[in-house]
Amino acid sequence: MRLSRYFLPTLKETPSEAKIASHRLMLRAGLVRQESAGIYSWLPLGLKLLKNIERIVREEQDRAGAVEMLMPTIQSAELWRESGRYDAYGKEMLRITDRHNREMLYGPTNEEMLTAIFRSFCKSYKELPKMLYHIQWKFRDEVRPRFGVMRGREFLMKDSYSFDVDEAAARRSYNRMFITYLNTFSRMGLQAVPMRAETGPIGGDLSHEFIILAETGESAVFCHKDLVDMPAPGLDVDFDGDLQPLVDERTALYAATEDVHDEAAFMAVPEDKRLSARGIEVGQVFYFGTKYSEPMRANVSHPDGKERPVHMGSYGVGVSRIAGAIIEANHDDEGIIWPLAVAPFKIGIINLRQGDEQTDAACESAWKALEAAGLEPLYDDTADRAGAKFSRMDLIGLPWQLIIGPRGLKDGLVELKERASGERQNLSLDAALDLLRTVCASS
Ligand code: P5A
Repeated sequence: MRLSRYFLPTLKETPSEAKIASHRLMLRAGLVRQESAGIYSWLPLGLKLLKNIERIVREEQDRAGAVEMLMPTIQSAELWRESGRYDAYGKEMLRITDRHNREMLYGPTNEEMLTAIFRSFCKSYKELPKMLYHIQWKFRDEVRPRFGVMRGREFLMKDSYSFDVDEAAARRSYNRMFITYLNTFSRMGLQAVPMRAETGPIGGDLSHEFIILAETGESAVFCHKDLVDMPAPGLDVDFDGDLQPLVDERTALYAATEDVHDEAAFMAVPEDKRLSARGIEVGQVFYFGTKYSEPMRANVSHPDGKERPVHMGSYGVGVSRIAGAIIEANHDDEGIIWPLAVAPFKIGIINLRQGDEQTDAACESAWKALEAAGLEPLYDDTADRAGAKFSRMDLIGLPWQLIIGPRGLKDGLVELKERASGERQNLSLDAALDLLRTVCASS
């Protein structure tokens, strides 16, 4: 992509409304624009990031055996009356009336809709288990939308729903999502700690939040320090095998959000292992048994011929919130530092003297070679000064910068800078391209 043709409205000034680094940087780097409180447009660079996050979430859901579908954003109030949540959900629900005076709502979550879909097609235990998911915009009329996309009113969520014959089977589905979430966040360069959590309006009595530790996080959390650097289970996990030991390993040690915090249990953790911190909730999993299936009559026949309500769980990932969480965990004074796996572009090419024949030719050939390798670099071919190009490239945080100018080319050299370490090396264009092809292909 040529920057001269792209749409990258970066800001020089720090927007005063942005209180935390990720919000400031998302606005400054031209990723999003606020349209109204808690509602954002995703500009081209932001959309690429969002798609990368979504792709990783989707790949890991598929790997764990969940099946993708798509439900609408607008739902009928009728469904929510059946479950009893229409009134209970309160002011956070955006209620709409259509031209026929029918009550509708912009979905804050989809338990009711998927229960209704399930009950109209599945009638027997033989069709279980089922795990379905979609990635769709949600709306919650939050009292205090803040921190940019971290607490939006409109936000993108991946939500999965499991249907099982009984509690034991439902626990296996819960474990699948529990393990797959750890792998999902780890692939994005995030260390997520699962913590016992309150179930709130979703319901049930078993729930874990997946927390990224960050000073600017909204929740106060308490956990055993060993959980913080525990490696993710890994992509070769056998999802058909027994996942309980892997889950037990991560739930045996104390970890809880403030809502369910038990000070006495926390004090039983050795003092040097006690961590009291703040965190960002990037996902949450719930087992709520028959809370929806019972009132909504989502029953299946059992081997004994009797019909019983199906056991359910739901599992959410805050896809758009993760964009903010990744920046919160990966930035410096100059700007964002994208982990390779989610970077909107992996490589930026900086032309230090646009209009210089030899420099232009070297940049064009680098650009074409990287395009041909499927690496899609962002080529800064604008007429801006070198200094402006450097700071813009640091601000938008692409992992690799290939810097090409007349002075280096005289000696047959270009410069390669790694954004994260700041390390620079001078090498021939061919050697630089080889190195980029190797390091970028591995993500
Ligand atoms: C689980 C999936 C649910 O809604 N129903 C379907 C369950 N869970 S949840 O915890 O309420 O939300 C799931 C994840 O969505 C993100 N999230 C938000 N992101 C941005 N702005 C918001 N206002 C917002 N609210 C929730 C969180 O990452 C949460 O874990």
